[in-house]
Amino acid sequence: MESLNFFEYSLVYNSLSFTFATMMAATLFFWLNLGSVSASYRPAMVITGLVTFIAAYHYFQMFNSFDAAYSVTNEVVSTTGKSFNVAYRYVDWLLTVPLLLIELILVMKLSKSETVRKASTLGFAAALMIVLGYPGEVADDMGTRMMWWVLSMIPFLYIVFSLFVGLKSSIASQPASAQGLVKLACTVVILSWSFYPVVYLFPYLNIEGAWVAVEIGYSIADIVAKAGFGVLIYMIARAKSEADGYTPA
Ligand code: RET
Repeated sequence: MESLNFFEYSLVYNSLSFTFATMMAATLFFWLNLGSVSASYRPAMVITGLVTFIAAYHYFQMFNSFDAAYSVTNEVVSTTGKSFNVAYRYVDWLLTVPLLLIELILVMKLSKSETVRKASTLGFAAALMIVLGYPGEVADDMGTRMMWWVLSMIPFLYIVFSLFVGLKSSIASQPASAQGLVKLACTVVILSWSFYPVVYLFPYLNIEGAWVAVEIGYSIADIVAKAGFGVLIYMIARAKSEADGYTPA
């Protein structure tokens, strides 16, 4: 287990707790607002809420695992012998990344066959990216970490490229009121997703507390990619519902 000073311990403890609260609040927001979008956009909103719900569960588990791994007396942090389980993050991504991709594909409004084709190829690539990233995340030596990073980057680049091309070309077919938002969603996806492989490389900086920076970096990326992105999906769904003549009850 990593040894932490009190400041580092507090940063991780508070960021896990904060992210858990954000994910819970986001879930309630998305599900309680279902009535403010028309029926055709409700599946996307239900999925958005599922993503943050699954994340809330995993953050709760990570928080408990972190809490059990360290004990604090008079601001002195010691390890308890129990390990902090990093696997929760990867299991969370394994479930939520394909759901986020489906959400995006639903927003693009492609033909049925194209939707199924895109959802399955991108879903497979996402699973491969996560599975290839995990061995490096838990490896102790930097060479092994780099090797899995390179392998995981192959499906990652494929996904980001497909999304970019797909989202960009769907912009023209959106109602005028939603075009700016779809463009913004496109930028948020590319930027927030690109943050993950960068955070993974933090240990190479060889600075004290790199492990803490990784935990906090992933939490920030998760808030932007799940809750922040979800709010954009909600705004797109509202704009498109209004363009379709829907008025909330
Ligand atoms: C890993 C390993 C190193 C290389 C790459 C990675 C990419 C992770 C990504 C995760 C995205 C997660 C999201 C979660 C939100 O629900 C696995 C860190 C490329 C892109 C969007």
